[in-house]
Amino acid sequence: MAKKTVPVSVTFDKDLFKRSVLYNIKTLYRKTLEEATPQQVFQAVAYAIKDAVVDNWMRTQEEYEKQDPKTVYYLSMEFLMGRALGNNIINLQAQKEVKEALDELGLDLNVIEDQEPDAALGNGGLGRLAACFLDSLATLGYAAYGCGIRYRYGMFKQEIRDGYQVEVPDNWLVDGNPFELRRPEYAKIVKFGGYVNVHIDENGRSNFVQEGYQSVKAIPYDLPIVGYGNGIVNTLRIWDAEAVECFQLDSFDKGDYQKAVEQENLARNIVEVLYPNDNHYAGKELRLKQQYFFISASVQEAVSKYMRKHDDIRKFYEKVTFQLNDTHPTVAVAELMRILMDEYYLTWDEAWEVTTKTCAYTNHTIMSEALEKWPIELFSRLLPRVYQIIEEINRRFILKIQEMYPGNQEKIRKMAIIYDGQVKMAHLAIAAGYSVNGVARLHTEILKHQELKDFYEMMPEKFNNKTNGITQRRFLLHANPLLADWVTAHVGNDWITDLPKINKLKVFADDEKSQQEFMNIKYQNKVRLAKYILEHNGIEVDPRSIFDVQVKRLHEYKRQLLNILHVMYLYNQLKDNPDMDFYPRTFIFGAKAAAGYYNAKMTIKLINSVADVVNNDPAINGKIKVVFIENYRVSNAEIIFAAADVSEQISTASKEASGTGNMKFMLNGALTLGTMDGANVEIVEEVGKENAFIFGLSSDEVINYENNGGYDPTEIFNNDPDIRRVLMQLINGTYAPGDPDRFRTLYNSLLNTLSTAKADTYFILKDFRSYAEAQKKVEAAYRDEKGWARSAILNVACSGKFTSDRTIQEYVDDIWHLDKVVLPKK
Ligand code: Z57
Repeated sequence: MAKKTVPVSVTFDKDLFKRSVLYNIKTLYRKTLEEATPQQVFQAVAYAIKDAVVDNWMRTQEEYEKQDPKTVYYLSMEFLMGRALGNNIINLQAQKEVKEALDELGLDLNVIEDQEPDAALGNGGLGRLAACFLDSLATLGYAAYGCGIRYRYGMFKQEIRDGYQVEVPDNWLVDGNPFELRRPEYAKIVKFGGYVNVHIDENGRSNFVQEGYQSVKAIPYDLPIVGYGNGIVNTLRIWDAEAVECFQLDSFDKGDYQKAVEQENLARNIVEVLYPNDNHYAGKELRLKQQYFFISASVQEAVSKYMRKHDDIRKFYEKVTFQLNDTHPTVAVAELMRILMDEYYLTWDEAWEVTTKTCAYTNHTIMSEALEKWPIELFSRLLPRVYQIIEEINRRFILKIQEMYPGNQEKIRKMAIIYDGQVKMAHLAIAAGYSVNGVARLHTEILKHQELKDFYEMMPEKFNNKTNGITQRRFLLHANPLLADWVTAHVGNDWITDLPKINKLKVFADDEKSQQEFMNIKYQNKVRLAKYILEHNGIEVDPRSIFDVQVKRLHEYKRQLLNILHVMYLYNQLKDNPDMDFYPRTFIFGAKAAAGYYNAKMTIKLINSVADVVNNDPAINGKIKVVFIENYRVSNAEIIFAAADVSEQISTASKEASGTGNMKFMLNGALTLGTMDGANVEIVEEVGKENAFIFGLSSDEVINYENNGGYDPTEIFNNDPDIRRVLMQLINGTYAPGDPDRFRTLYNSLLNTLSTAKADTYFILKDFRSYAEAQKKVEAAYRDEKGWARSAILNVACSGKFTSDRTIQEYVDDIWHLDKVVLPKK
């Protein structure tokens, strides 16, 4: 066990770093180290690390200038980055030196890291995937920009008051962001509203110009994305909005004054806050403004950067590709067309060729409420020229449909980009993209054969799968140093940049000493989480109990309700039979609900209400504990994954496109308790179904029921007394003394005997028995300590496929065709 994961860096200058920290505290705060607050120490350390990062950043960008590699622009409304300091230190391979240096200064790196606010510019899976992709792109040495929005307020901070979620603004920039760089020299103007005028020029050409518009200035802020151990530093460019200029007091008449004020307000509002909806489209005008704002700025920048080095815009796609992260950035298609035609005077056909060779689209969901459809009234008012272009794309696309399916009105109804007074963004992305990918094998199959069937039949060559992945640098190396060191001691440290190598652990799965070491590490991580829970929740949990964890956004399709109903069922059993054989279990939840999502918020209240009753009932002797971790986010996720025994991945089959939390649990040696949904299918394929607990309807069965009008949950209610008892407890005040109607809506969502509305659309009652049986198997398996350790080690060993390095390499090979960049030796 001599080998440690932390390599010795040859380039990091420890003494320089120490001096830099002290100097920063002096010049930033006019203080000594002893006088500085913890936040000030964090800032000083972060600036010292930034100093090392910037050298590599400049070198990388110089080299990109020289080698002129093809570049991907990852366009995304969300980048859920979490904290940067610890990650940057790890990727600089400077961890050992930094720890030593801070030690010599009397400082503790963990305490310093804890001062950093999470950069929470995202909701959940989609935003975190973007962050993992940036890490992998830099580590693999590909030229890449992340392009997004510098929200003033990121994902809200969740407080739990009286068991209810309360949203508190996330003022993440209050103390300043030491890693960001403001780049006003690259500012761009973005235009909204007005109308389109046609000017005929001297050559008889029609020039379309937007007039009477309001404009906003977009100012980029750059954040460094440090590759692991290769000196590469890429850029995440996020745009801030500023008013174009102060309005002049001398020249205003009433109309101008009004307009100037509106223009100022537009700039003030546009980047104010991240919409906190995951997998749900709210159709708000401001959201469309946000989309066009960052897309127009990003596309303008990509084009002008290209033209600084090249002269033929017709070959743009040879050096640039845009990846659209869901439909949110799809207006890029029309914006690129606009720039190519209106500013570079390409013909429609020329512009279309460039655009369709540049843009590629990733679909992340089949949930119909997540599909973006903008009313044409809103769209054309806000983006008149862009709308005009989309109308023409639609006209030509319909011609193509008619050509392929003569006389088939049905196809046009289902596939048109503009239909029923709406602009359908997914249809635009598919029509204009050269690639359409899903995010797990099952998800892509469902896209091809159900949701996007017509498009697949028309353009099969565009469709492909890219199963998601996660970065092992953050989610093992940083999050779980004990396990990371253990893995390295057994199989060397190649896994850090080549995760499939972790497969060599397999031979230790049956080794008793390894099993003990592994379980001991898991135990220590559970102690770390127990301490966090005690400090943050005031609840004492026993690290010897099974840590059964469901952390993810709160959504009905993810079925946190199934989990907590099952806890209620177990509690009933224990109450009836206090001496029954029962292995102590800690059910851990963490989830934010969209601010306006009533059922989701009531599920949080229910979890906390069950926790109150169960945790304080001496009759069950602490055998069940329920913990709701407040404000689940990237930074505490790192502590949670490391401590999990059981990974709850219990979505209704077909609904979770991939999931990525499932992979983070696996990498940290938790066993999956899940449905055959999303990437769970591939996880089980890698590790073997004997090392996971699979239950529930298959996606085919779910889709079959759905296509035939659903199923009838009342039958289950009538025939299963245990389930009936749990459901009645939702409405008899067991968990809401004095307010028995509190959870009536949740009850109605499952049964709804009063109205004709569909009930239990997520098959919770249908899957309940199967889930309860799987949970019994979990308990039995955990009692066999060696068997459990073996399965857990195998989960770690078989997680190789789920690195985002693999995912990115597949995007490069099949879609982007980027050139690999190697920095010359210094
Ligand atoms: C989001 O987090 C996801 C899909 C969406 O359409 C939106 Br909007 C937000 C998630 C999926 O729900 C996950 O299954 C998937 O793993 C993740 O995106 C990354 O692909």
